[in-house]
Amino acid sequence: MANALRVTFPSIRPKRASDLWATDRDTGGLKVLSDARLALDEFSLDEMGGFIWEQCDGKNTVRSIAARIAEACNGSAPRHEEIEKDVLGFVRELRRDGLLRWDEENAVDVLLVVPPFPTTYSANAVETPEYSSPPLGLCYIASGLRDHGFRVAITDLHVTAGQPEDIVRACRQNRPRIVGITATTPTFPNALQVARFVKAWSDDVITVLGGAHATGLPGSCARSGAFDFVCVGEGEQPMLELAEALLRNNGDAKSVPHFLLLSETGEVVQPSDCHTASAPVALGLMSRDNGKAASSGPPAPKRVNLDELPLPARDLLDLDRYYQKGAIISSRGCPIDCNFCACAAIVGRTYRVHSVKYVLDEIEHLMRTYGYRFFDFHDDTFNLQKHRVFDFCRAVHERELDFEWGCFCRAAQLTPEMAEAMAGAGCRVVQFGVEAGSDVMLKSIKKATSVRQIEEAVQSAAGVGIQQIVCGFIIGHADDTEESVRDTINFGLRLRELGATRLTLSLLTPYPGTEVYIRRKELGIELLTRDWEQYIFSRVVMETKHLKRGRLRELYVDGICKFLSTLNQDKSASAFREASHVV
Ligand code: B12
Ligand code: SF4
Repeated sequence: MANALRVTFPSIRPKRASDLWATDRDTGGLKVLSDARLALDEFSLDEMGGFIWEQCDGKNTVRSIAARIAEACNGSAPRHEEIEKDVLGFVRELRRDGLLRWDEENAVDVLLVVPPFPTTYSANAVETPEYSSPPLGLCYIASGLRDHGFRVAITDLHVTAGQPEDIVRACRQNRPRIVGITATTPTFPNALQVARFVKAWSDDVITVLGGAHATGLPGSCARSGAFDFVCVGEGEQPMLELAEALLRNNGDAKSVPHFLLLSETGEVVQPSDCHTASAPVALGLMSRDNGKAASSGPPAPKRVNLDELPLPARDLLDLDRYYQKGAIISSRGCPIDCNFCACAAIVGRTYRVHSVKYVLDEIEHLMRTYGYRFFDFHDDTFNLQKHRVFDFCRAVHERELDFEWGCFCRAAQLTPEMAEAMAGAGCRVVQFGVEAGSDVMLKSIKKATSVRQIEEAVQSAAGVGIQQIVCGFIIGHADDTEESVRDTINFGLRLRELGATRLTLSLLTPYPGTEVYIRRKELGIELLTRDWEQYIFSRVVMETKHLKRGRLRELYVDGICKFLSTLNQDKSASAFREASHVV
C-alpha cells in the first residue's frame, strides 16, 4: 500500500459479533440476525459473503481470508491486493452494522499531517529534490508523544502528491482523536482544506495547526474556524500537554499550561505581543473557544533542551519517498535579526544546540539503520558557534565515521580554518544566505555581515574544495532601489567568479511573523495579495516605495537570466528552478 502511514489493515482480525446465523436455502448464502441495535435486524449475505463470515473467528486476518478466497478460485482470482481490498471493504461494512468487531490496532491518538504542496506549483514539483525532505518537526512531535505512550501516525500529503480530501482516507484508516497539521504560509490554504475535510469526516476530532504560518498569524488562523487549537512556536511540549489534557485527564484543554485563549471578539488574549518577531514569542496553544481572558496569562514559555528530545520518529515515514533522506537538525534558532526571516518567531532568537554526541549518535543510527551516507543539516545556521563546529569535525574523525554532508552557513562566521576542518570532516555543500550586494543594504536588512566577509567566506569554501557553494539573494528589500538591485546581481556574479557554484534569486516575500511583515507600513511595503499560495519567493506579492510590481518582476527576470548565464545552462524550467530560491 503506497502511503506513509504504515497501515497494516490486512492484519485486521475480524470477529463475529452475532451468534445467530443460518444457511439461506434460496441463495446458498447466509441469513444473519444482529442484535446490535436491540431489535433483531436481518442481513442476507451471498455465498461469498457467507464464506467470509464463517472465517471471521477473530483468528484469521483479512489477508489470510483473502488467501483462502484466492485458493478457492483456483488460479482464476483477481490480484491478491484486490481481493484484500474487497474483503476489507466488506468486513468494514459489516462492522458498521455491528455484525463484526476487531481490535482497534490501527487506531491512533494523534495523526500528524503535512498538507499537499501549494497549487501554485505543478503536481510534479514534489519531484524537485530540494523540496523532498522528511518533515522533521512533525517527527520530533511524534517521538515525544510516543515516548509518553500515545499512538501516533504521520501522513505526508506533500510527498505523496496527495489532495486535501485524501485526509479522509487516512482518518478512516487511523481513526485519530487529534489531527495536527503543519503549515508554512504557502501551504496554509491546503492545511485549511485538510482541517475542513477532517471536521466533515467527524466533528469530534480535534484539529490543531502548527508551524511557520500558525506562528506568524495565530489569531487569523484560529479565526478561520477549522482549527480547535493553534500552536505558536515549537510543538513538542504543547502537543504533549494537549494530548495529556484531552485524552487522559479531564478532557479540559484549559488545563494545558501553555494555553492562550481567543476572546469573545475573536482576539488573541495573551500574550499581546506574540506577533512581534523581536520580542520572545510565547509557546502555546490557542483555542477557538470563546474563552475568557486568562487573568495571569500563560506561564513563560520553556524552550526545550534539545538533547532531551528523543530522536525524531522517522520510522513513521516511508523514507524511500524522500530525496533528502538524510535531513537532520543539529541546532535551532538564530540570534541574528534579519528583517525578512521567520525563523526567530518559530524557534527563537536564541541558538540552542544538540550536543555533538547526540548529533553523531543520530548520524550513526541513520547510517546503520538505513545505510545513508549523506546528511543535509537543516539548521538555520550550522556554524554559529566556532568551538562547536571544530568539536563536531574532530569527533567525526575520532569516531571514524565516513559520511558527507551539507549545511546552511553564516558567511560572517566562516573562517578559512573552519572551512578546512569542515571539508576534512566530509562537508561537500554549503549554502550562504547572502541576500544583498552592498554593505548599506546588508545593514538595512540587519544581516550583520559585510560584503568583504561574504567574499572571504566563499573563497575559503572554494579554497578547501567544498563542491557546492550556493549563494542565495533576495531583491525587493524595503530600501532596495534599481541601483542596489543591480549591485546585488553584480555581487552574485562576482561571487561566482570567486568560487560560488550556484546562485539563487528570490523576491522579498513578507512572511507573517517577520519584521518586514509586521512593520511593513513603516518600511513602505505594501502587500499586493493575501493569497498565501503566491508566497513562494518567485511571485511579486508586494511592492515597495521604490520598486513597483511591474518593475520588480522585470528586475527579477533579468536577475535570474544573468545568474543562469553563469551556469551555462539553457533557460528551461528546470534551470529556472536552479536559480530561484528554495528555502
Ligand atoms: C529546512 C527547511 C526547508 C526544507 C525542508 C522543510 C521540511 N520538510 O521540514 C525545504 C527545502 C523543503 C523547505 C521548503 C520551503 N520552505 Co523552508 N525552511 C526550512 C528551515 C530552514 C528549517 C525547518 C526545520 O526543519 N525546522 C526545525 C523543526 C524542528 O522545526 P519546524 O519544522 O518548524 O517544526 C516545529 C514547529 O514549527 C512546530 N510545528 C510545526 N508543525 C506543527 C504542527 C503542529 C500540529 C504543532 C502543534 C506544531 C508544529 O513544532 C515543530 C517542532 O518543534 C526553516 C527555518 C526555520 N527555522 O523554521 C525554513 C522555513 C520554514 N521555510 C520557509 C519557506 C518560505 C519555505 C518555502 C515556502 C520556500 C518556497 N520557495 O516555496 C518552501 C515550502 C515547502 C512546504 N511544503 O511548505 C520559511 C517559512 C515562512 C512561512 N511563514 O511560510 C522558513 C521559516 C524560512 C525563513 N527563514 O523564513 N524548507
Ligand atoms: S536569515 Fe539566516 S542569519 Fe538571518 S536571522 Fe534568519 S537564520 Fe539568522
